[in-house]
Amino acid sequence: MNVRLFTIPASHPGLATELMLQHKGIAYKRTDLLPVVSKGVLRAAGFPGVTVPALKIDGSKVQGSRPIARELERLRPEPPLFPADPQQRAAVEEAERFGDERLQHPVRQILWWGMKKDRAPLRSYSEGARIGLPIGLAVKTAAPIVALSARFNEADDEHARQGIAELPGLLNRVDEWIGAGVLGGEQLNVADFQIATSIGLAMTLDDLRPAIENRPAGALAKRVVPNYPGRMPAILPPAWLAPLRGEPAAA
Ligand SMILES: N[C@@H](CCC(=O)N[C@@H](CS)C(=O)NCC(=O)O)C(=O)O
Repeated sequence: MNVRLFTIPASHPGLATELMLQHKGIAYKRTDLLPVVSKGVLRAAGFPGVTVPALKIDGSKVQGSRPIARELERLRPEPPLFPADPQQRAAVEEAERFGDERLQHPVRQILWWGMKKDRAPLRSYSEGARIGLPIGLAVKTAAPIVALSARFNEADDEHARQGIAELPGLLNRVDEWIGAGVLGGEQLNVADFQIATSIGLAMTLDDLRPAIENRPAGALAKRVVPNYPGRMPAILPPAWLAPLRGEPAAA
């Protein structure tokens, strides 16, 4: 099998896809792309959409962490990503969809909000990536990329605050799934990879980590993705973090 993964350094669905490939024991090559630039590269490579993860497998193209998971399962059923029991599978797919549609984006918006304030942490998020130019240079010249990424992802004050306010409820949901055995079982499943990577990325922010690391969701992320690249020192306005302390969001 000839497999190439197109991703962006520290992309959480990109990392989820890498973990799925590794779970299946499928060898792959990785192309690391700069955000924004990635859109043109993906189009030039013949993908219909403009987001990572995108995968070329023996010439065919699959894009999006959920379609990719299904294609990997089809191509190499063992070890499985999805439970065989239909009821368990439905529960895992519900958690997976939540990870993709509800959890990924607020984490992405909070991170880009932080990058807008301080680009220096970008270097740590690019650790181990090969983006075709020295990381130091990429970081120095990243202002337009950060500004555009923040704009594309609506990483403005309103959405960052809203994302933080939503986080406790999202984490509760993850903890419940762990308690019910849908996530965090002996054998990791597709939803573990989908969700733990978003939690892992959230934990790279010093502002968010204390509210996550000591709960089941944090333990799952540490198990699934113990060395998530990147670290963002505290940067969010303390008043915005009130919901993480169990206090009402400040007006
Ligand atoms: N929900 C999609 C997420 C795709 C997505 O938004 N990926 C981001 C990276 S995490 C992206 O490609 N952004 C384009 C950019 O930053 O230019 C999936 O799981 O595949």
